[in-house]
Amino acid sequence: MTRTLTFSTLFTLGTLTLSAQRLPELYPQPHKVELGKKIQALSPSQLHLGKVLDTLTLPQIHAQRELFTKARVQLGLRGEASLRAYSSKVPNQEESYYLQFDSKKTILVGADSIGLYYGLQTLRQLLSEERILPSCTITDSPDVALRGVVEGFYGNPYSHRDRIEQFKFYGRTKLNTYIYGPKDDPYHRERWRELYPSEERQRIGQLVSEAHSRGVLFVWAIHPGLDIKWTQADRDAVVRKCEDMYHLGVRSFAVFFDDISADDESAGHQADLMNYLYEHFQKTGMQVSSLILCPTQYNQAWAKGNYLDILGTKMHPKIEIMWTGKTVVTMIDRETMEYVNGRIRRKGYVWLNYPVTDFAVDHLLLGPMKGNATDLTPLLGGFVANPMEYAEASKIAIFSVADYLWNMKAYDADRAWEGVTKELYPQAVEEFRRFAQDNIDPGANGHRFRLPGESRDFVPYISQFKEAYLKTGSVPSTLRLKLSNRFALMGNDALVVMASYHDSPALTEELLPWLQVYYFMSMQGQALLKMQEELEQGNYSSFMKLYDALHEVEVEQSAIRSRDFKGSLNAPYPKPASQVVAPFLSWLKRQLYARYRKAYTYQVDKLPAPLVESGKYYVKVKGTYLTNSSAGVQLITKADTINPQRQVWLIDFDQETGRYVLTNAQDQQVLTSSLKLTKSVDKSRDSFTLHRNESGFFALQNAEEALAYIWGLKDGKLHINYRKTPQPEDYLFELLPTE
Ligand code: 14T
Repeated sequence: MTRTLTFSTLFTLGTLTLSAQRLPELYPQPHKVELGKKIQALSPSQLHLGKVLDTLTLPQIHAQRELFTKARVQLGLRGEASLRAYSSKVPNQEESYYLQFDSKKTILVGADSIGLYYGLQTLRQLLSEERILPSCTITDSPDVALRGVVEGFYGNPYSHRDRIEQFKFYGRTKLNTYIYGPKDDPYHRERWRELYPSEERQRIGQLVSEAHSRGVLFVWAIHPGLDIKWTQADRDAVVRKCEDMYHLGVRSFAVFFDDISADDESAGHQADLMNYLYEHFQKTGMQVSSLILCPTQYNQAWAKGNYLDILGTKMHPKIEIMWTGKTVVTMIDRETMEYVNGRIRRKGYVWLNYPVTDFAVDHLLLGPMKGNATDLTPLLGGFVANPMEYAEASKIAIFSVADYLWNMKAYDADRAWEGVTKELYPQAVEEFRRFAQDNIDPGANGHRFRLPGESRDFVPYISQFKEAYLKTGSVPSTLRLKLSNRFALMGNDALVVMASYHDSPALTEELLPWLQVYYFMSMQGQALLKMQEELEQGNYSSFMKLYDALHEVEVEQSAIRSRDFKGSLNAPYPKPASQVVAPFLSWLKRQLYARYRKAYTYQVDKLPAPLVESGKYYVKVKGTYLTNSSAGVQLITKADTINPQRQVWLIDFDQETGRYVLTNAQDQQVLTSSLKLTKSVDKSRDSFTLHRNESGFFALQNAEEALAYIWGLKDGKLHINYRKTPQPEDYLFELLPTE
């Protein structure tokens, strides 16, 4: 008895000491943390200060002297007389700080006012919960000098409120740069010569001071590339616009020349304009702190001729040059930075196209940010991320970028993701995390930018289910139940996140269409698994009843839209969980419907049928035959009487992909997405989606994994139309059974 007691007492003391010696997770991760021996419970004045620090702006620091004194915090800038003893402890670098946290007295010294502000952000995290903390000293400084966000996407620009919330968030996460360049602000791009109307001017002025009050440099960008002439008049127009912004407090400018065409000659013109601006600011005594160019050849895949070298040699070395890496949408590696730095003769300023989704507006990118090299510090002039048009949802990635840029070597993508998800939905952490795990990958897109690892905890259930089903035609009920429970949890998660609206109202509103679709997918999953069970047991009428219910869910789901933008390439139908879960649902539907069709006739016409029965067909386009000829696959006017098989195609519905495979009867080769023939078939590419119109004509669409474009006709030849939904004129194909 006595023994046990002693043991458990020791045990308790042991854990107490252990937990007391831990600090809360700090974001971004500080460079150097040393734990002291003393432990302390936070005092009420310390906790109160923690709350105040949550909303503090730079100019307010001074006014809070009293609160600091009460919480026994002495703070100031390096060099101040009373803090001289600590001066040497502050790293000799801009925005650094030294924090010595102790119950008796806390010292905070900033290398400059931003460093001090950042030290307060760290202190805020120490004081954020009622707990016992060890004394500690933190010595900290950023890895990358310019860190932040470029609002540089196509689509709905951020609202005024979004932007103000963003600046608060940047201050908290130690990001110091915001570049204003929304493609669809007319005064940024299309009507760049015109000055902002007075209301807009006022709003921008307000944004500038909000940003600056959080230590965030507001950079205003102009995009004159669509129609600029290299004349004095247009140079003056750029200057006039910048000066107008200068009067609103803007002290930093960028000029974007992306998404236009440019050759070596344009490089000279662009460099001239930039130098002209640079010199103008100097001559007129404007206090401009930085000038940035986004070049036309902004990524390695597009680098041609001497364009980048011309910028490198001609443009004033203080002017920054932006760079998206190896391609337009990609994570950044060391090689591409070494490449560009050599050519532009300065350190490239990264424009990271993540988590932007203007090329995949039906997706949200809520996963951990992985894939950027962690040895880039010496190679970077600056680094900004281009977010989604969903400002709040982008915070997951932005928080991660902030952590990464502050301390690259220590960056841990999962740690950052855990930190920010907890902050966004403190009342529904696990529910939100599971939802976010199902929204990682942008799906098939023109940039071929894919992110693996979605729906990690669905994967084992789904693969076991498929394996059992394909092998034996049936599924053990325990396995079915596990998967069904997982789908039920998914629906619950959607509801709990919706109900946690008050944790993050603006975010919940952004997510709502995705949460709704997510909920319906959960219903579909559960219904389909039940249908599979009924079918296995031969209960065809219960199967059909469930099918009716499922169909109602499908109809409701298909009515859900997310934010739209005129002229957007993609339709705004939210597609959560598109990497693993959605394909599984479609797969299971095809399997079940095909099996039902084989075995039963009861109400069978309700089930969606394949558009084309598998069989042999002539494929005709405006009277010509699709032919496997010696010159490749062609449209030929005449029927081939010598080798008729060359015009015969076996059209087969593929259960796995839900698309059609076209095999030529002459040589058994399969038609590819570039309308060539192949022997080594990969159905994820070499298969087509068919669409049928009311007159029975078909449109032909490439597979999802390739660029899912529609085939059209130009000068009597088949060619790719760069669209993903067929227009009336795309219904060109007739499929005529050969017998
Ligand atoms: F300036 C650049 F660094 C840049 O990335 N420009 C645009 C950017 O505004 C957009 O948000 C981003 C992602 O879509 O990509 C660039 O825009 C493109 C790039 C393309 F390759 C638009 C169409 C493209 F085909």
